[in-house]
Amino acid sequence: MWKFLLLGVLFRGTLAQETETDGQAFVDEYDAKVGVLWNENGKAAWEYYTNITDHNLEVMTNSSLKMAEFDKEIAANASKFDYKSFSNETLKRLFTKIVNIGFAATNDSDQLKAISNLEADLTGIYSKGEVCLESKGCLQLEPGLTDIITNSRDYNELLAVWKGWRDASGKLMRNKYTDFVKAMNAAIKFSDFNDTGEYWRSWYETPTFEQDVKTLFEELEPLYVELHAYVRKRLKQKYGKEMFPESGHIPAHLFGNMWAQQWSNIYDLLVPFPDASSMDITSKMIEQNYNVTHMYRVAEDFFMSIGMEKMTDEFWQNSMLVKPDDRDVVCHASAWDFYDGKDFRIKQCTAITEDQLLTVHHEMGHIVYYQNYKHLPRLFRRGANPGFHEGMADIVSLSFQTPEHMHVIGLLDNVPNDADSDINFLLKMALDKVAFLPFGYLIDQWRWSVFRGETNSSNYNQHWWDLRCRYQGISPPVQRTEQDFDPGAKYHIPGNTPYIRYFVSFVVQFQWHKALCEVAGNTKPLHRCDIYKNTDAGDKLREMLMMGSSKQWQDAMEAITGQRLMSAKPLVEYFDPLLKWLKEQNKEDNTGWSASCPSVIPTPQPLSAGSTLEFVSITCFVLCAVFAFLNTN
Ligand code: BJ2
Ligand code: ZN
Repeated sequence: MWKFLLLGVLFRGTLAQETETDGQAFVDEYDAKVGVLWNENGKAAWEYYTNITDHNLEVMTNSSLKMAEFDKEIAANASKFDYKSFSNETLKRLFTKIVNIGFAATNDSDQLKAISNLEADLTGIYSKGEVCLESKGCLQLEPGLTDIITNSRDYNELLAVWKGWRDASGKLMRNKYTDFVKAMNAAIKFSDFNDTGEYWRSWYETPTFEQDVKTLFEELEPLYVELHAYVRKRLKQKYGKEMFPESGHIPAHLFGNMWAQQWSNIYDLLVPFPDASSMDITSKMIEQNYNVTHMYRVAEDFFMSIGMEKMTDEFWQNSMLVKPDDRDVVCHASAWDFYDGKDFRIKQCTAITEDQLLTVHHEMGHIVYYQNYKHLPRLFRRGANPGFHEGMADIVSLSFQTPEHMHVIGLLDNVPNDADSDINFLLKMALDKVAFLPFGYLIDQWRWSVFRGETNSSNYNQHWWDLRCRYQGISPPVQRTEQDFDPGAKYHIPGNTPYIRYFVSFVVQFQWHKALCEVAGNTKPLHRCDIYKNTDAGDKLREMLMMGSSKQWQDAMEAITGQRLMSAKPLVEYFDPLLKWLKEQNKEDNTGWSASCPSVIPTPQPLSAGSTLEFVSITCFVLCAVFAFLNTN
C-alpha cells in the first residue's frame, strides 16, 4: 500500500504549483525510498571493496546505475515544485539537494557506466599492486611496503620501494585515468558545471573557496618552511649531503611515508633533544601485547568518555578490521554509513602500529559523526562540508597524542614537564600536522587543473612534480617521465576522493580543539590540552555534529567556535613555541628551495648510505696506515 502512496507523491509532480505541505510529504517519501537504495548500494560497494572480483564489480555498477536513474526521475519531479519560494528554509535546502544530482544528470547512461567501472578498476589496480624485491619477495602496499618505508633507513632500499610502488600502481593507470576524467567532465556538464572540479568545490557553498584556501595556505607556509629546513639539515647528516640536490629540495623517499605526506615515522632521525623525554608508541604497544580489537576499544573509550555513543553491535559484527588472506581487498582504511541508523562499519587492514592506532581514531571519528546525525533526513547525513567530516575524524588526535593522555592509557611512563621534552613533542606533532599542509593543498591543485583541461595526458606527471617541488620542497629521487603517472600512486586519485577536505580539516581541527579546550576550562598551552572525559567539551562538539549538513558550514562553525570563518591562527598558536625554536636552529642556514624541480638528480652509489660511510673510514684508515708505513721506512 505504502508503495502506491509513495509513487503517488514522488511521481505526480505535474502541477506547476505545489504547496509546502505537499513538498514536505514529497521529501519524507523520498527519504524512505532513498534509504533503501543507499543501503543496497552501500552493501554492493562493500562487497566489492572487501572482495575485488568481476562479479562484485558488476553488481556494484548495476546498483549505482539504478540509483542514478532514481535520482534523475525524482529531481525532475522535484523541480516542478516552486521550492525556491518556500518559507521553510530546511525544506528549501532539501529540495535544492534533491535537484542537484551531479553526474546523474547526464542523458548518456554509458557515461555513468564508464565512471563507475573506471573508478572501481582504478581502485582495483591500486589495491592489488605488488612490488617484488630481491631481498624480501613480493609485497603489497599494506603491510609490506609500508613497513619498509616506515622503518628502513637504507637510502637504496627506500628508493627501490618508492619507485617499485609507482611502477606497480600509477604507471598502470594512465590511459584509464584519461578516460575517467573525460567521462566525468562530460557527465557533469549536464548539471551546469563547467567541469568536475567546479562541482566538487560547490560542496563548500563558498564562492571564494579557492582563494580562501590559498590565503590559509600562505599564512601557514612560513611555519612549513622552517620545519623543512630543519628536517633537511638532519637528513643530510644521516644520508650525506651529496644525495641532496643543489636546489634545496629533499628527495621524496626519505620521510618514512610513501607519499611524504606526514613525516612522524622518521622522528627518531630528527629528535631535537635526545636526552629529554620522547614517545615511542609503537614499541610500547608491542611491549603491551596490543591486539586489533583492543585498538578499537581504546578509540571507543575516548569517544565515550566525552559522552558519545558506543559502537553498535552491527559495527562489531560487520566491520573488516583485519586484512583477509584469501582474497583481494581495498586495504586503504575507510568508514562506512549504511543509512539505517545502526549499520556503521570500518574497513581497515589494521596493523599494530602508532600510525594505525591514529587511523583507527580517525575512522571511528567519522562513525561518531554518522551516529550523531542519524536522526536527520538522509540528505543531511553529511558533514557541514567535507572538510568538517575530516576535521571531526582528526580532532581527537590532538588530545589523544598529548603526553598527559599517553600516560593515562599506559603508553608513556612519565609525563615530562620540561621545555626540552615539550619541543620534542611539538616537533613530533608538527611532522604530522604541519608537514601535511602543502600536500593536502596541492593534490587538488593538480586535479582541478586536470579537470579544467589545463593539465592533460601530455603533462600529467610534469605538473604533478611541479607542484610537489614548489609547495612541498621535495623532489623525485629518480628521473620521472610522462611514462609515469605518480598521482595514481596515491589512493585518492584512483579512488576519486577529493582531497582539499583534508587541508580544510587540518586547519579547522585546531580551531575546534582550541574552542573545546576553552569549554573544558583548560589552563595549559593548547598543545598540552586533553579533552578526555570532559563531557562539556563533548556536548559542544555534539551540537555541531548533530546539525549534519542541514545548515551551511558557517553555522556549524559558529556553533562550536562562536565565529563563522576558517582561521589559521589556532594552528599557529599551537606550534608557536616550536616555531621560535626552529628559527633559532635555522638562523645560520638558508631556508627554502627553488620554485622548480632540480635539473640534476643525485644518483645513489651502489653502496648504501651506511656502508658509504664505512667505505670512507676504511679507505682513510688504509691510506693512513700506508703513509705511516712509508714515513717510518
Ligand atoms: C585513512 C583515511 C579515508 C578517510 C577514506 C578513504 C577515502 C574516504 C572514508 C570516507 C569517510 C566519510 C585517509 C586520513 C587523513 C589523510 C588521508 C590520507 N581514509 N574515506 N568514507 N586519510 O578520510 O577516512 O572513510 O564518511 O567521508 O585517506 O591521505 O591518508
Ligand atoms: Zn577521513
